[in-house]
Amino acid sequence: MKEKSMPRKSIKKLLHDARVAQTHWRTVSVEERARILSRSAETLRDRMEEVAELIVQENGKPQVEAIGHEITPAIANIRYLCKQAPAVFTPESVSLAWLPHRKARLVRVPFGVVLVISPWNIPLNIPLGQVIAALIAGNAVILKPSEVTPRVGALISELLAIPELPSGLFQIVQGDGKTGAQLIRARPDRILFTGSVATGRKVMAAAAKHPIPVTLELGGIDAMIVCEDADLEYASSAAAWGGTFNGGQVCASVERLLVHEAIEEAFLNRLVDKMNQIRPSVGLGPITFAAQRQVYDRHLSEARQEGLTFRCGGDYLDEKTLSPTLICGAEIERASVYREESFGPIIAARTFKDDDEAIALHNDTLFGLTASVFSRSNKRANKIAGQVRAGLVSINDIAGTLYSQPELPWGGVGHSGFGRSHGHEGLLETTWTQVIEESRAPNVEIKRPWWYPYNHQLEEIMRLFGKAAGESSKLKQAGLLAKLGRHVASMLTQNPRI
Ligand code: TXE
Repeated sequence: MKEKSMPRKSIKKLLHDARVAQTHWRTVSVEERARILSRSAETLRDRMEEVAELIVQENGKPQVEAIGHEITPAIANIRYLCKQAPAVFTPESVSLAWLPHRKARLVRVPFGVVLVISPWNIPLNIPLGQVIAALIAGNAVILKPSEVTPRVGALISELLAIPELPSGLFQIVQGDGKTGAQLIRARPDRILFTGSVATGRKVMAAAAKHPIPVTLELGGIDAMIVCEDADLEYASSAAAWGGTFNGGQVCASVERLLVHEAIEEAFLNRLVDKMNQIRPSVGLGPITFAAQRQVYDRHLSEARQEGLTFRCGGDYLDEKTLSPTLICGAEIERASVYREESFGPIIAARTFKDDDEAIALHNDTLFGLTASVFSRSNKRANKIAGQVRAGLVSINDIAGTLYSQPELPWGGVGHSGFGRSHGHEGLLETTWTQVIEESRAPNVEIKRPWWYPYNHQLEEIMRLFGKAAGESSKLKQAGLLAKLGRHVASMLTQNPRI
């Protein structure tokens, strides 16, 4: 499909209108901004059936996921953000240890115009959470939804058709990567990107030219670790769902399975039995984006060439449905199906002999988005969780579920990206921090001892400062400060500041 671009003039006007709207919007109190924006949650609640139908139509996912993984978490997230924003954006007072006569406050300032670029796999919940957080923070927002799901993207405009929102504050620009690139060249003040690593690199490279700060929510080859003491019935159901929900087209789906060698057959047999039951009739979603099949075909054919074992699946049930696939085998960790993101209902499994090996295997990747650890020993699971390199780790649950918990900052490390959405961190993500510092006694200012002229006395005062700062005994520190005070008093008398 030939990439289309937008006329330059209209992009320029878009940014201009956004900036004009934001100049007013940032003066509106955060309480008022939250009150206004919470209306979008009410609209989404009231239009749930129609929105679910649109998501099913355009993305293909089952109704349960359209409502349960998109609409419901989006409503909860908007209400959470609106409730938390006033406290998160209240300026934070800071006392200054070495300038007790002064005080400071930290003010969270909106960047200005935030560009949100979003993917097709969770076309409502992903962009909506970032858009609302940026707006509550006092920004204007331009959203470029995925060209694969433009109608769900456009729906967000309707959710935000709120009379109190200044015209131009929120705008949608439909288009593909070329339009996305154009929007970056138009110099927004902040970019929130969600998508593949390859595109994330392009976005970051384009932003670097200005430079514009970016948040990158990228892919993952998330692992599930199953210890020999895990509840195998429970954990195998978790893996069967965790590896295939949303048709496996989720950055946080279980792509790698690390199973303790002592339970390999017992666990994998249960898992195979369950994966063989997972079909569209029980909720398996279709392939949303046909191009993803090329990735599946490459991973599956390479796995066959390398003699890996297909414990189940590996074939298409129909044009749009890949059967849930479990692949094992010696040295699978060298195979593309294990090292790269399939972004489908494919799990690559291998065994480990002890927790250290499980952790080493988990961390042997450049990605680090989510991980799940299954063990009946909470202590053991926590010890493993604390050593795996992943933005979110669930113990005895599938970490992908955490995307629906508005309190938790979502994001990864390494090739899974940086920055966070959701939670307090997601709110702060589209602001920069300004320090404002002032005297506790306004209009009673004396020239500072450390100003000119410099002399030996001032040198001695600086030395005493350093010794006092490094002194852990309070008594000795008080003695040093008293001596410092005498030096300052005598210096100010003998050598008044310029
Ligand atoms: O991504 P793409 P997709 C990841 C998931 C998978 C990918 C699938 O792991 O890797 O997203 O989504 C626009 N300049 N996550 O196929 O192709 C493009 O038009 C500017 C991780 O959509 O990267 C689309 O709107 N923009 C995530 C968007 O980028 C450009 C959760 C994404 O497209 C562009 C969900 C360019 N040069 C999916 N080229 C997480 N970590 O939470 C394309 N685009």
